[in-house]
Amino acid sequence: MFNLILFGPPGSGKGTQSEKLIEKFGWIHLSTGDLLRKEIANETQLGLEAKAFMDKGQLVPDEVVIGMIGSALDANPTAKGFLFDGFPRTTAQAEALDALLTSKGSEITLVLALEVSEEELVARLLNRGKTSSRPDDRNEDVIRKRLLEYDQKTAIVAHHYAKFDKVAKVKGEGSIDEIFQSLREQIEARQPA
Ligand code: B4P
Repeated sequence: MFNLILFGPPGSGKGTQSEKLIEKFGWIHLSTGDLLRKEIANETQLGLEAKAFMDKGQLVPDEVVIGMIGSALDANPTAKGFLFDGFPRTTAQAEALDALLTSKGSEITLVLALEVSEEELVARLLNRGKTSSRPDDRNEDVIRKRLLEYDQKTAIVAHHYAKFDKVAKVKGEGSIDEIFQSLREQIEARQPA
């Protein structure tokens, strides 16, 4: 089983690259952002609670996203691999993910960390805000709050996996196809095509 974490700040291209990676490698795509937005669209209790955090650019509480990921893993017992997109975002989430995978006799194979400058991130998200229905992309203050949350709570997650020599950095600026090629090379170095 190949379990990949696509890591990086908001706007670094995780969602964009995930679509291409899933098509190429056939893994199950688990995006906590997408799962949360689905809950909001369905107006569930969980969605209403999550929306209050997301609209302010804050992380949703750990227990909510850990529960969602646990259910998604259980729902896909025959998967040949998972691509985790936007998860884990805190050390507590990383430890919970490790425990969930261990209980299934598996583990994280690789963490690919996309690196993009802050000004490029802000520009990309404001640009997406012009066309998407995402309220968290429309306001520069909310975008900067998301980047601050990343620096304060999420960046450290890479250190957790670096201890196990599982992190590779990838330049996240350039064309979408160039970045995909770099990600693919890292994956194939660990799993021959
Ligand atoms: P997410 O849905 O995870 O979204 P994101 O990090 O903001 O964006 P992503 O990184 O996927 O965007 P992409 O680069 O693809 O999170 C939203 C919110 O949900 C969080 O703020 C939080 O509140 C909550 N949440 C989610 N997971 C959570 C968790 N585990 N714990 C707690 N809270 C959680 O795309 C950005 C833009 O860049 C696009 O318009 C794209 O077209 C463009 N782009 C991509 N690649 C490009 C390139 N190479 N060049 C130019 N533009 C590019």
